[in-house]
Amino acid sequence: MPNPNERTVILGVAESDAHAVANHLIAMQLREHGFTVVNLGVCTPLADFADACDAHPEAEAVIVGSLNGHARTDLAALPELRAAGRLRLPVVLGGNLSVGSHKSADDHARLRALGVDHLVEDPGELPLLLDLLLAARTGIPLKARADEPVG
Ligand code: B12
Repeated sequence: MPNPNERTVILGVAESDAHAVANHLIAMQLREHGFTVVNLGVCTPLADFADACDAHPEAEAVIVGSLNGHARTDLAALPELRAAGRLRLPVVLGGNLSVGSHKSADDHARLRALGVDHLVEDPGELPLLLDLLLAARTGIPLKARADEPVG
């Protein structure tokens, strides 16, 4: 069970993707919100995210960025990993998720079909999403978590 007062997330950029700036900004932002961020950085194979989940059983989500438009290819192994019982944490994906400036609902549907749990555009929404996920997992209401020490 995660400790609501000590919160860890796993962050990284998808395997084929070398765009580093948003990754660093998101890591900083989450740390400012009190999260411990295990930042795997750019060009991270999905198997490395799975390894990080194993190494950090206290982590509450895996947050993946993708800017170069190849998210679907980079996340193609997600169903296989999940079938093997790995990468069970919620997977949150954000960035520029397909090639070209026009994004269709199909792009998102295909990513969801792979098992991506949450598609987020604005990194500023991550803390609230993580709070909601934790509340759903622990049953502890958000306000109570903020006010009460954990026994
Ligand atoms: C800098 C840059 C590079 C640098 C990266 C250097 C580095 N170490 O980071 C270099 C030159 C290496 C590069 C290479 C390439 N790039 Co480039 N790059 C850019 C550029 C100019 C800026 C990216 C950036 O840092 N922005 C600043 C950050 C803060 O903003 P951001 O990345 O847009 O992220 C925002 C959101 O997307 C979101 N977000 C991002 N990640 C995440 C993650 C989560 C979880 C969430 C919730 C939100 C989120 O939040 C951020 C703030 O709002 C953009 C164009 C642009 N002006 O945006 C192209 C761009 C991202 N690159 C692009 C491309 C195509 C490439 C290359 C394929 C080019 C090529 N043919 O070689 C390669 C791919 C390399 C690779 N293996 O990934 C395209 C992607 C197009 C697409 N998806 O359809 C873009 C959009 C340019 C374009 N208009 O065509 N690139």
